[in-house]
Amino acid sequence: FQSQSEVTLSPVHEPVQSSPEPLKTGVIEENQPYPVPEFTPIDFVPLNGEEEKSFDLYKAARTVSPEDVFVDPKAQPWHKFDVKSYIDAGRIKNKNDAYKTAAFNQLVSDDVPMDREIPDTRLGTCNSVVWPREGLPTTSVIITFHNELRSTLLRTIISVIRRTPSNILKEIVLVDDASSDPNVGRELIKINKVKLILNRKREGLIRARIRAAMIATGDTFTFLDSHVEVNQDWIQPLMQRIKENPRMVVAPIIDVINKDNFQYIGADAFLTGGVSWAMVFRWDWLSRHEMETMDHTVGLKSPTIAGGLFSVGKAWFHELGEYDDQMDIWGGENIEFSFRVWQCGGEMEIMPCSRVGHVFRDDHPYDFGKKGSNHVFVKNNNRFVHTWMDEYSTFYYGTRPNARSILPGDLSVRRHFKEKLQCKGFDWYVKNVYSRQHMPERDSIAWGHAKRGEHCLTVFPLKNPQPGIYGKLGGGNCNQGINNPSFQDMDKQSLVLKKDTGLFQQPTKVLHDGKEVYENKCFGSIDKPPKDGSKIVLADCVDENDHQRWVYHSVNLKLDAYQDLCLDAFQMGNFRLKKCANKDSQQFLFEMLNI
Ligand code: UD2
Ligand code: MN
Repeated sequence: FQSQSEVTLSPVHEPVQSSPEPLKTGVIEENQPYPVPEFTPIDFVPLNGEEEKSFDLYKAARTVSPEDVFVDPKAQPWHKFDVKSYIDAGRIKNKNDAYKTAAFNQLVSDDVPMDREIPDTRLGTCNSVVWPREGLPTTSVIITFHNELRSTLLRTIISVIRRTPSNILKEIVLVDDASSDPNVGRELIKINKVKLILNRKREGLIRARIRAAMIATGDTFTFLDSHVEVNQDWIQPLMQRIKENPRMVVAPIIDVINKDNFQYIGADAFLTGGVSWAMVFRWDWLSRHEMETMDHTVGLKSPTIAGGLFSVGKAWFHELGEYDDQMDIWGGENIEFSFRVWQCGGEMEIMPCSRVGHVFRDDHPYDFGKKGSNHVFVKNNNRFVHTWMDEYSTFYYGTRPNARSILPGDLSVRRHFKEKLQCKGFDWYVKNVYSRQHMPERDSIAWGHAKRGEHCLTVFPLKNPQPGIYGKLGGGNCNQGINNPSFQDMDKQSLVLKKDTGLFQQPTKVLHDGKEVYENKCFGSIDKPPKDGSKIVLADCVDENDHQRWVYHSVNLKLDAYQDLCLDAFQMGNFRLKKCANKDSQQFLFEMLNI
């Protein structure tokens, strides 16, 4: 019996427990190895060369050695966990290091209580509905982390235990993805229901989640990032929806935990998951009609999910082929999963009555390996673009021409699942699931946003409106994603340069017999003939169109018949034709080139 007088231990501390040691190899004695189920491979035929290698990787990613799984038979309820010692062991001494480990404010996070209350951010009738606690599927909460802060990780776990009915919460499976301090995860198995998988080498969040899925035993899996706090009744809407439809993948609304002061802020409820043609996740606004008629207790169909927080049935996740184990570190798996779910017979919804806060940050605080983060993102994206997007991949490469230089690697395992599940094509997805997406015109030379430095070509209203003229061309902030309510009507910045006619157009809202419709209007010089200094306006397209017919020469936009005049970012809200010269103000880059 050890004397405890030197340190203040919480009264619940087990007297015989020695302080945890850094992990070496093998099972730590006081922990019983967790029985890991046998791996059952999918039936591949035939195999050769690259395919064989892919299959080996597939198998390896799904094999969890019992020696890498830790549970503590003496685990206790969360409120008996010695929070103070756990947090104190990771405190920083130098204030300047506050953002070093996690790219969010550790000084603040370490002092925010682990069991704090957060505002109930649900809208509509969510908080008057009595959410049932019985008769719902159980869930394994899966959290992977690499060098997470002790405080954010523990707050995640405690919020899950406190706010999830215990009959629904089967277990919390942590995956320590080779963090530099193994005790951060290792000490948490002292809390009831917490299991730990240790990745002895860094796998990235995608393979880390696959590993967790191999040992998790709940009816459903609920994936969370390692820096979240779940809100009131968050799990029931998710479980209820999966119970109704076992092929439904559901996500909460992701509230915001401010990375500087850790304030919990309710997020906008009127967004669904989308994706740009560059394959970057974005939020799309609902239409005004959809907002006005929204019932928060009902799921909101979502073409994609952000990726970090969602629930999926165990059987469905495995049947779908989990994730692509040849994707590394971070990025793209959420879009890949979204396409796969929809194209292969599943559905995706955001449940607005389920809220989970997440600490969003500006940077990845961790390493991406020798080739760098961009290589990782592009390779991950290329893999699913080739698997799922069919001929629409040209739009992706039009947006990211350089992506062609990175090879996706062997895709046979992913194609195996695509065939086995008889998945639909991308054309079906675009037309039936993501009709909100802007369609590049195939007969175009250039399409989408056109950028000049940090700004995007934008149409501004005229001070003195004239018939047949809809606005003038200038530069504005590039509007994309969450802060852009104008996304719901056509984008004021989406442009098309037509291949055959040289017309440079934008879809524009006009009245036809009292009805609002979109028509393509044409950019052109206000002066006929155009001259040095002419303003550019969006006007009705005309037949005699020397002043409206453009060419795009490397980075310059010129009128075909007046090639000594170039579009020039003359003043911010006021672009003009100017004598061509080699200067920045005449250089424009389109979101997409159809090449
Ligand atoms: C978003 C998702 C994230 C994932 C990612 C795309 C949300 C809230 N988050 O990124 O879950 O879908 O987009 O891939 O939607 N991690 C590891 N190993 C690594 C790197 C990260 O386990 O090598 C962990 C990390 O500790 C965290 C999680 O993976 O818990 C997600 O990483 P993140 O928080 O850096 O990503 P985030 O939120 O920017
Ligand atoms: Mn995150």
